[in-house]
Amino acid sequence: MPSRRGDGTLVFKICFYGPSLGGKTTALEWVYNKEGLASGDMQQIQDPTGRTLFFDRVVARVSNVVFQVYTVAGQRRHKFQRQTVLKGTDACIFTWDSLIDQCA
Ligand SMILES: Nc1nc2c(ncn2[C@@H]2O[C@H](COP(=O)(O)OP(=O)(O)OP(=O)(O)O)[C@@H](O)[C@H]2O)c(=O)[nH]1
Ligand SMILES: [Mg+2]
Repeated sequence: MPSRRGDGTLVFKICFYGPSLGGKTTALEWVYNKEGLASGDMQQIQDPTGRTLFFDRVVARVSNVVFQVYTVAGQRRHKFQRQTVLKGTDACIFTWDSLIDQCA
């Protein structure tokens, strides 16, 4: 359920979810770079090669609705980090690469 702040702003938590190298971080970077959408900086917790270790996070505001948008870490070994990030999520955007050699 979205939460409502004292000033009436609705807050939704959205997560990009899916396998590693499926394009979750790339998609969130697009949101961040879209003019007039993001407020504040993009937070990224990743390894030196750019693979997400915990999450990425961008806050986007449209009128009086705030979207806290996260990615999860897609590698199998980050299962418990994914469970933590997914807590309280209102909606997931399942993200994967449809190229046949990426569908193993
Ligand atoms: N799958 C996908 N990859 C793209 C696309 N465009 C660029 N890429 C590149 O493919 C790679 C996708 O990596 P990420 O966006 O980091 O993937 P991720 O899902 O965040 O991976 P994890 O952080 O390991 O979970 C990057 O090297 C991107 O630059 C696209 O349209 N689809
Ligand atoms: Mg990532």
